Amino acid sequence: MYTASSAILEALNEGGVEYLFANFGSDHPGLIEAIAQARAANKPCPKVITCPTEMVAMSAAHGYAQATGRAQAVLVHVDCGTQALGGAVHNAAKGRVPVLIVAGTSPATQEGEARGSRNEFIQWIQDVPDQRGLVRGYVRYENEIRVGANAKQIVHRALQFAHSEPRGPVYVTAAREVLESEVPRVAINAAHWQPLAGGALAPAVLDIIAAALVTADRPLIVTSYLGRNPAAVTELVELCSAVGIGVIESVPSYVNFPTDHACYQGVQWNERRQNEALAAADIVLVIDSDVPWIGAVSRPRADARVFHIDADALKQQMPLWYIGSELASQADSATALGQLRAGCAQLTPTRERVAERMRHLEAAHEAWEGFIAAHERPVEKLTPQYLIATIRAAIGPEAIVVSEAVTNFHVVSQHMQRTIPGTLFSSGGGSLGYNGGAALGIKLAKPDALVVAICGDGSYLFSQPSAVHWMARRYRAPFLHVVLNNGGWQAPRQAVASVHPHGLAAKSPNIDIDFPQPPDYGGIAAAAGGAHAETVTRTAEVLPALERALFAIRNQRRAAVIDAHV
Ligand SMILES: Cc1ncc(C[n+]2csc(CCOP(=O)(O)OP(=O)(O)O)c2C)c(N)n1
Ligand SMILES: [Mg+2]
Repeated sequence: MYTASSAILEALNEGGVEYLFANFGSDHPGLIEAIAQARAANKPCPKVITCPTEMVAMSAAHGYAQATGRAQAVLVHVDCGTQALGGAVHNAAKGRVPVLIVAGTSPATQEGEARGSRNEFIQWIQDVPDQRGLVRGYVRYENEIRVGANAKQIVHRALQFAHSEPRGPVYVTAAREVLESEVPRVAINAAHWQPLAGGALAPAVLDIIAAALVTADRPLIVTSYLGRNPAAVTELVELCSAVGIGVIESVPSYVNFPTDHACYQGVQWNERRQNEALAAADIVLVIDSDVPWIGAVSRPRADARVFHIDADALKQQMPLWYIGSELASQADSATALGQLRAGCAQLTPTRERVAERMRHLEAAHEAWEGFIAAHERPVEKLTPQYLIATIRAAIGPEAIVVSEAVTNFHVVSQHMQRTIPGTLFSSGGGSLGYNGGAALGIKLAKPDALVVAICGDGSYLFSQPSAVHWMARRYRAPFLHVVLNNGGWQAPRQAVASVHPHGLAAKSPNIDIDFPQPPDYGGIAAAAGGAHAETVTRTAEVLPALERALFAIRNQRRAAVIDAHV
């Protein structure tokens, strides 16, 4: 029997989908049967990862795609499974991360007209007017497979959208009868369904930006997600070293530049002060950034010339967006940086000018490193800075860090000091709960890597740790989960203080954001997946706890949770 479901599986194989992160329901008998048949016949079939909750499934696919660049499939149940994907769809959309979501719909017939016709009461309840509308504002492409005959073409088209810039999630549905329908086999040449090639700078734009960079006194590049393509990082290092350009990261969701390079001028987040490098720059080139600065507190000086190169230069998902750039270009950053390097070389910046800029950058870089080191020194109370520095030393430069640290986001970015592209990820979105699923997905993508998720205590609970740690044991994907336990949600407290600094709430000890009687964070993971659990409250406890946790991961293949009271 060869059904539309068999065709969908075949298309996933052809499209390079390795994993199906699945949460099954009554809409999926066709797919479950097709998977069973593929296995029995020893045919290639994506590996199924049973996901107890959809948010974790989607976050795992998100992490997998960040680590590899490739979309995986997430299979969910009709309208309610789609809704349960929740904020993870927002995260993939905002982070421009490719994921293929497949959902069934309630059967379209009720009198046994076709195989798969309604035979359970819930199928009337789950029939909704606009299931695709649930995610329409967040996906690059959505469609219903209405007849099984072209199911493969629709899957390939969806994957092509997901992988073409600006990348993002895509959503495909099919009714149960369609998934059950027998169809003719369609031969597909996967090479004809490749993502679109990224754009390059138009010659006139290239000339203007190259000339500006070469003649500037203090040129600066601001970036947030250029490092999703490691080749772009290499290009950026070469351009900056050759011309003498500083780099700052703004709320980075990837490793964009080696933090030990002299051109690296630090990272900014929500600090409520002017960034010095930004204030000093006469040319600012923003490359792949959603929020290069927050104008109300920190911005380029008034006479600075601003240029913008981005995979999504129009910021199509953001109703309000502008940065005052005199030129904006939609281009692939690696390609554009290669063009700029060649363009700047032709303009031959004088040796003295480059040397003067490099001296300035080196001095500022050294000051930045001093600032970081000063904050890492141990004091009696356990600080997040000391904790992150100790983790950094224990895990080494190649470990892959997932950060969802919220009010300690900048602490992780600053003190992890990553130097290798692909060793730090955050979601790129704003819906908390990505951390645990993302760590799992990355561990599946890079089974030999040490994966470390660092999250707030609130974000730990958002990430559904019972599902995450059950999966970590079930699929032998152990990782280190570090909870920055600051007694609840600090972010809303900081928000209140910034808007109502003299209000009653700012002075009140109880504004309903604390977690008195906190749960046993490590105990949740231990109960769900046999994880090793540690609690640390003092500086001296950190290193021994880390060593025991890493032993559990490496030698017992158990995940480990460190509940760190910071
Ligand atoms: C899904 C979701 N719900 C609510 C919020 C709003 N929110 C932003 S930060 C935050 C608190 C996070 O707490 P925690 O992870 O402990 O970090 P902390 O603020 O304490 O650093 C909340 C509730 C959000 N961003 N996403
Ligand atoms: Mg917290």
